[in-house]
Amino acid sequence: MASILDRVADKLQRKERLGREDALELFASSDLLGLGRLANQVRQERWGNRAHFVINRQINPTNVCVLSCKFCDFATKRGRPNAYEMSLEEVLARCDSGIREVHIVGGLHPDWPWSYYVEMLRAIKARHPQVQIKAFTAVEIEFFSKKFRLPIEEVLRQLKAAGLDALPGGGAEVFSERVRKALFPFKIGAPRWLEIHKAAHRLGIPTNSTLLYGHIETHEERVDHMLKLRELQDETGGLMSFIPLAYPVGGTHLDERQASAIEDLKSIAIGRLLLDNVPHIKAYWVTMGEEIASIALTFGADDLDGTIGEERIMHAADAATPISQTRERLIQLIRDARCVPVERDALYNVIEVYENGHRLS
Ligand code: V47
Repeated sequence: MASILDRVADKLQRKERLGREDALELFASSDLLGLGRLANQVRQERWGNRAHFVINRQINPTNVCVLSCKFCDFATKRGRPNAYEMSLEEVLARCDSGIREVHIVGGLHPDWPWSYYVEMLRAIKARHPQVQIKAFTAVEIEFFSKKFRLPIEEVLRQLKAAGLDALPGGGAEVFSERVRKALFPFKIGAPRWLEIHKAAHRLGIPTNSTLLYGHIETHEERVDHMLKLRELQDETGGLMSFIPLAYPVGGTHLDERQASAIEDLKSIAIGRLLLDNVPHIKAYWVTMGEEIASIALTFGADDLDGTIGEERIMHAADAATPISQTRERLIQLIRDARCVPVERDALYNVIEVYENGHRLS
């Protein structure tokens, strides 16, 4: 009987889609390098050896949250010593004209009015018209819809009119009712997350997607999650990227140790092979670590995310990586993988190609 890698190689050659069993066998396979080679082949066909990054800034306007999810080290309650709430000026002070993307996600604040969120986007765009805004996960969009009694479409339409360019992929966690009940029972599940992303796509707002792995989920649940994303993408084509997020153990102790580098590379490679309709696979250096993220560029990933500026969610869970990165360091990590650095914006338009040490447009 041919090995799983031979069977997958055959399917790739015949342009046949991989199925659930293929992906499960790939997770079980010990041939990490063989898996990486297949995923890299698919990545090369699509992107050659280009690898993307963005000069961006993450802003988490508050960690005050009405939810208390078991896996989350970031959220807190008002009045606790670690609670913070940024004013509009504090948010604006974190944007500067050098960045191309601002990534805004935060806690579900119990009291902030709708006008604050709309004004935040409007003020950023007014002051920095060149900055694209990727803001608010599906969980926040659902919260706004319920709290401010607006249909999902209306929430998205008003945010878009204020300057929203894309939705980030967070809040998906793992599309499993078992995991949801155990870790985040009051957060939206798969059907609602998928519906909200579909609504965004219908309104011309592209989105990202994530998978939070390395806690209590099984390989079956990881694969089923990816297949639900593939189905969504078949229907709308609005997903720009897939980002497997390794769960930082932090203070929650859902697992004794963070997912291994082998699990990280397998999640990237299987993401690339299974999600044949999602253009970008992101190796998020914040959770994966810079060196593994650099290696992941030869295991199917074509994107490292960005400079970030100040990351609070994973660092609340004691992520060991730096809290920001320079353009030069990202270029170096990409070149270490023998790839060509391509600076992009939030929507993956090319800003600059850094070929052979020279800047080309
Ligand atoms: O949804 C990991 C995960 C996600 C924790 O779209 C944790 O480009 C709370 O989605 N406590 C947010 N959450 C980050 C995210 C993201 C990151 C980078 C790029 C993009 C993009 C999106 O972080 C949450 C959750 O799944 N998360 N650990 C934690 N300890």
